[in-house]
Amino acid sequence: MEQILKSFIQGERLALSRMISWLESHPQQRNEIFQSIQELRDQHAKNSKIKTQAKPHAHFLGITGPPGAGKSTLVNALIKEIRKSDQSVGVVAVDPSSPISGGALLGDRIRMQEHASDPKVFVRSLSSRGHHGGLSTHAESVARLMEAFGLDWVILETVGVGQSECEIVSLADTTLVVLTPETGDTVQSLKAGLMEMADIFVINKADRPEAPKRVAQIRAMLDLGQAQAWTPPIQLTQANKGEGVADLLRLILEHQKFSHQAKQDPEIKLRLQKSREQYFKELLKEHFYLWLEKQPVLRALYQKKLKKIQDGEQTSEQAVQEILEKILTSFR
Ligand SMILES: Nc1nc2c(ncn2[C@@H]2O[C@H](COP(=O)(O)OP(=O)(O)OP(=O)(O)O)[C@@H](O)[C@H]2O)c(=O)[nH]1
Ligand SMILES: [Mg+2]
Repeated sequence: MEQILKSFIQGERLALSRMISWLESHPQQRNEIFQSIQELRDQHAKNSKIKTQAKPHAHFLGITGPPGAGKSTLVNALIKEIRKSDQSVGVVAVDPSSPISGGALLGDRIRMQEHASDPKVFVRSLSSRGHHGGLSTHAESVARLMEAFGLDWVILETVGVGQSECEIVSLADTTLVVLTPETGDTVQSLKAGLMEMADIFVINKADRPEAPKRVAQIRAMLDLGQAQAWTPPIQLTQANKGEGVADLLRLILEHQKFSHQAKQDPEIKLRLQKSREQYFKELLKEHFYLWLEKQPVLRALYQKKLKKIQDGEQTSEQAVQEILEKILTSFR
């Protein structure tokens, strides 16, 4: 580990990969690892004559939207745009819906393939396989590792279909909600609460004839809402051709500047507090579960209950109650 850590702060990509895999199987060592990185970096900064950045800071960009909206294609186009200024980019593509890493992730890899040989681009796909409901915490760890590694941008891509992506996206400084001109998109996204997460709306597949109609629809929806310090702009893109992507990057930078200045704004502060709260709760849930797994008695009880639930002999609610009872009796 010491050697990997050393290579990590020296910027070796292989060390970043190794650290990500390590954290995947040892989530409970997360804090220690981040602390070691920081200590080693401080030490390094002290000993070296060249001034190094004391604590790296990345732009966190969240990208979400319905399946097939063109998120990965857009990420690919954004990487290209960001690379024009020689900044480095990390991508965490998360697929919370598929328990087995499916075609979507393979698709992500293919779509971002053109950057595969670029040493300043690092793509990692995560599926929910092998995680105990801790996918979003793992995604957070990977994103933070990429930041600690010194990447200038960290992009998180996730399908907007449920609750989990809210947690993932809440890490981001700026969140893009990607929609397409197709009907159905908006209705579905409204239901998922996606619309409230947007700092910027992207209407991708602008080559489709219904694009202007969709822009008007979103604008009307925004007009209905309360006046905000930041009104989410709407950007049309054609991700597969790179069209509108330079403008989009400008909007992203504008939003980041705005949020930096607006940190004192009560509305924004409240939003930030909420997303931190959400993340804290998620972390607590996950660590509680990890703790439970390490208690032999509880672990046995859990397995017994799981079998019953699987066989339809007991409801999850009953089982949770019984496990909680068991924990509580040990405190009495
Ligand atoms: N016509 C058109 N097609 C596009 C555009 N952008 C992306 N596509 C296509 O849309 C399809 C889906 O693109 P992806 O980038 O995989 O979409 P995604 O949102 O990442 O999909 P998931 O990760 O599965 O949710 C691909 O076939 C793309 O080539 C566009 O601007 N216009
Ligand atoms: Mg994708």
